[in-house]
Amino acid sequence: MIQTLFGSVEQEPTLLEKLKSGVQKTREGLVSRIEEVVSGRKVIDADLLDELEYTLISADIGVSTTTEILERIRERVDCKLVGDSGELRGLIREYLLEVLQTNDRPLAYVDAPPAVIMLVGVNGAGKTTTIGKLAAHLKGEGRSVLLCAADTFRAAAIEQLEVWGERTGIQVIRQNTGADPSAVMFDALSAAKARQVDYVIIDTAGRLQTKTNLMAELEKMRRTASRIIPDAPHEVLLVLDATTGQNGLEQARKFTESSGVTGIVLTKLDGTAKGGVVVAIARELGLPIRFIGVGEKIDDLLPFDPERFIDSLFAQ
Ligand SMILES: Nc1nc2c(ncn2[C@@H]2O[C@H](COP(=O)(O)OP(=O)(O)O)[C@@H](O)[C@H]2O)c(=O)[nH]1
Ligand SMILES: [Mg+2]
Repeated sequence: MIQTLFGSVEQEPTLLEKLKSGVQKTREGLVSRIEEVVSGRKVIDADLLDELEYTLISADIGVSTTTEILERIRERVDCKLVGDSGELRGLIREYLLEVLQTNDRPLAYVDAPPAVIMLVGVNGAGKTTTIGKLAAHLKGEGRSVLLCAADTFRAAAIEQLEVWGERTGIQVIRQNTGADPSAVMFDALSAAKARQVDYVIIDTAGRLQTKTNLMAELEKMRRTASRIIPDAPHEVLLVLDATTGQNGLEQARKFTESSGVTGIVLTKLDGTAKGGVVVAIARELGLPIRFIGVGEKIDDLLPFDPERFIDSLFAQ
């Protein structure tokens, strides 16, 4: 049932428009720059390749991906498979899509409700906002949803989730500030199981009040979840702020090492030209991108589809 988290973008022209405007800045920072570099230069020489390398790295697609793209271009130039620089745009596009597709995979299969989705990531990444958007969407599809306020670090965090709960008409299971996150989750999962709710979405802290290590706490939460519902959490989504670009990767590695992350939500794509980081993330972490955030409003969350994403980025 979790496979139907969102419909496909193809079926909804408004989603496609949203995607296009969401990647507008990245298109300017990446694709338009590539076009500038190659335009009016027929010959592919060392200078052109250097400029291309610089452009790709500046757009945050990552050093390893950039190196591989350039190797591929050089190989094809050497074998005379590439006639002129006009073909380079297509080659880069092809390679970026390949990286995203290689790391794509279907959502977890959940045979009996509730499907448990946990969101993790540092403070300010956009976890709570993403939960609100996701919950609204699921409810709109006629699914029952329960939210769990396991970010107990600040009172404001719980209240923020409650605001989303009110806005969407979805119940939020909470305890007081400072409560044990695993205990709040225990309550939420027990309630969801008893009521046969379709989805439980768990908000978590980016930082803890106690001296307990955050990663150890998240690990404990996962163990607790699986004791109540076997296989839960079905999806652990790491929320990353796209505006931090490459700097977010190191932090992402920490989470993926200890939190059993199954997918990425990349937020704030609307505000950055560093959207190319999506490629670096997929490649370096070997994880699929599940959703992208393109604004602060309730319907500003889009399902991620490699082909649609690349199409929108390279659209003429
Ligand atoms: N522009 C933009 N802002 C976002 C997006 N997602 C979240 N935000 C904003 O980022 C800030 C932090 O979000 P929040 O959900 O509180 O992050 P959390 O600490 O991880 O729970 C808020 O002001 C959100 O409105 C997005 O996709 N685009
Ligand atoms: Mg939050």
